[in-house]
Amino acid sequence: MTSREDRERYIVEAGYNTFLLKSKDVYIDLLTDSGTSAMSDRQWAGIMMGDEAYAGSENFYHMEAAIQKYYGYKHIIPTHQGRGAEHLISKILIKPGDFIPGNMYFTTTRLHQELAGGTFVDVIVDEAHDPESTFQFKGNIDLNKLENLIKEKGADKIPYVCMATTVNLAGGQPISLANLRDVRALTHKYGIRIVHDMTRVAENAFMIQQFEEGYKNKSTAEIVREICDLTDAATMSSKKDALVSIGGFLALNEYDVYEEARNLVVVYEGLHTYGGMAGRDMEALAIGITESVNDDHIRARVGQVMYLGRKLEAAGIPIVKPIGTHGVFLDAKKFYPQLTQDKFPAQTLSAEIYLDSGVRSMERGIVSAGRNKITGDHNYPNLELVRLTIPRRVYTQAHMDVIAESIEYVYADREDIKGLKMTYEPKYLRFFQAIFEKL
Ligand code: P70
Repeated sequence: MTSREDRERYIVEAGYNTFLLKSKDVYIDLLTDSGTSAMSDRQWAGIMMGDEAYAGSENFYHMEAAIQKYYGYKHIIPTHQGRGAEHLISKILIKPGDFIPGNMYFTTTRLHQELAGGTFVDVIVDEAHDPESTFQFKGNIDLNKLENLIKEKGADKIPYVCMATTVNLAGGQPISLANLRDVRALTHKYGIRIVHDMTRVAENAFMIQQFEEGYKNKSTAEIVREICDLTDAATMSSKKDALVSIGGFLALNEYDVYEEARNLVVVYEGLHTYGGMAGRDMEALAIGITESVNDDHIRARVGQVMYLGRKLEAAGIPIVKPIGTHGVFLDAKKFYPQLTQDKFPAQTLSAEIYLDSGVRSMERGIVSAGRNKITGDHNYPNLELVRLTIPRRVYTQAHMDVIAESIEYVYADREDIKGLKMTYEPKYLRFFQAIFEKL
């Protein structure tokens, strides 16, 4: 624990950017659920069975078998983490001038699409951009937006639809299977692939089990498989759903694309049987995948997020509705109505929460949205959010109570807040390293 006085110093040294705080100065760390979950006794036992051969490690085959069994994809390329897989698939499938529709952008995903010469187009349903809308499947793709784009640009300019389970920047919102089946039918009609960002697929499957008609008697594992089977390829950041500290993969059903990816991975990541991962980490991942689709685990995990969300809702704090699966997202525009978006309300709020209690959160608003690649202006996203992300199997309900109490204090003190100005802005993914000063 730190004192308020300490934290005043630390946040100035970190340029009001929670990414730049030292972890030792953080009390409860809700920056991300990425690589921060606790590994189980079985996963740690697996770590001891690492086969660190350069080529053909036994652990690779265990990981490959787990992916094929639970997710059903045919060919697997390990990568150091999710963005390694995004890099490879973008390089292979996107030509300059192409368009990539998706259910809301994700920072690293869109950047790799742009670096390959493509343009991302948001085709998520309108409800996803409205924090007040209680529509249950805000991750859904708007079929009209998608079909209009295909008609306008031509199917040959659209190498794939990028479909995420769940949608991170919308607030951890799920897609329904009914919607995915419609997207599948439409993309089949035009001969377009679906590439699945399956980073939080088990959490999405759980929401389908709870809220989509016809799924309450299906297991999370069965629903996960049904989702994957409706898609052609996948990128995975195993650091989330799959309960490991590091790792990812690219999964493919088409042999030709696999062959190219297997060749490219040796340039950017490592040999095709380790792709930047240690043998022991591939073993922990094989076990983590099995645990991630366990119904009791996923109910407890999402249940804890719901517990925090309901508590904040009951206290009248403006949050994104419905409550998502990996965190609770605070609506910074409603929290600080006095701040225009260029005063960085969400960045300000995440700094204020840290100052109050040492709880670390993440900005997911105008700083994360970056600049328009043609005009150079800020992108002004409708959603200006602070994410309180819950690591899996780490914190107790008592921690959730402390977090809620702190947010209530910060809310009570909201009136005097003046916002921030950005004094240093890196070229790529600026939110990670940008520096701010108090206004
Ligand atoms: C987070 C992390 C990573 C992520 C993701 C989705 C839906 C791909 C990735 C990339 C880490 C992060 C990344 C960028 C900005 C802030 C935080 N999300 N797709 O905290 O995977 O990190 O393994 O390369 O959520 O949400 P990786």
